[in-house]
Amino acid sequence: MSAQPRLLEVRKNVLKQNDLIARALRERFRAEGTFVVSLVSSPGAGKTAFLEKTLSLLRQNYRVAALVGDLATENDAIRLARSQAPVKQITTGTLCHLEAAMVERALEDWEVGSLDFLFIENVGNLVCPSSYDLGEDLRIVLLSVTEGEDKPLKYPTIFNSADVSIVTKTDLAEAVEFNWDAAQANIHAVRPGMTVFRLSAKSGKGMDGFLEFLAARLSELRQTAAT
Ligand SMILES: Nc1nc2c(ncn2[C@@H]2O[C@H](COP(=O)(O)OP(=O)(O)OP(=O)(O)O)[C@@H](O)[C@H]2O)c(=O)[nH]1
Ligand SMILES: [Mg+2]
Repeated sequence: MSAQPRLLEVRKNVLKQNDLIARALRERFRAEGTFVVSLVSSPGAGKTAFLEKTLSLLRQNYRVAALVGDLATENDAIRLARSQAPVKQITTGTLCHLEAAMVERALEDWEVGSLDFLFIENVGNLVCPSSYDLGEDLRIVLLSVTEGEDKPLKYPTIFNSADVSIVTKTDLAEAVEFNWDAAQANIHAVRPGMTVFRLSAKSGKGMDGFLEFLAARLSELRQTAAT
């Protein structure tokens, strides 16, 4: 017998086990009224910069915290801690994505119920994270203007697994001749009707609209939980 069917079976079981843990996490987050947002993107698209800005702004009105995945370093957790929000690093070693069990473990000694928002930054890459549900309410895929407009067409699976897309580093758009219409058309070719935000974590331009969107989603979650 070839090794291929065995490999597929193991992969299916890993994903099934992940889905079970993710489902339990999602139920727990909903029962506790915590809105959970995960971030995926290519390495360096700007997840940590965007998260640092988001945590700093949200902290003024909400209880927020973050988990951040990385293969080898604690650099991102150190950067995010500057926002004064509680932050924990998950180091994945050789694994190119986070799994629900890692999130569950990282939260073991955390009072998630006291949070309004929990953010999870995934390991930077546009392939592996797409298959792994982390129990989040909202998955955001970031696309920075310096990557070019065609990433949605090249990596459709990750754009399909996300709920919302954010085009980042818009302060650099002119310098790299970023074509907004082409990028939006590519996102919508893969995922028709997907909500797309445009913003710069550096200048803060465009952050308001995104924060209003998050606040509305938190209210929805709380209303649904109350009925
Ligand atoms: N000009 C500009 N630079 C940005 C912006 N956001 C991030 N950067 C820069 O882009 C580089 C990468 O940003 P990170 O936030 O580390 O990206 P990341 O997606 O978290 O990277 P990984 O975690 O390694 O995948 C850094 O030098 C940031 O300062 C932005 O909105 N504008
Ligand atoms: Mg990062």
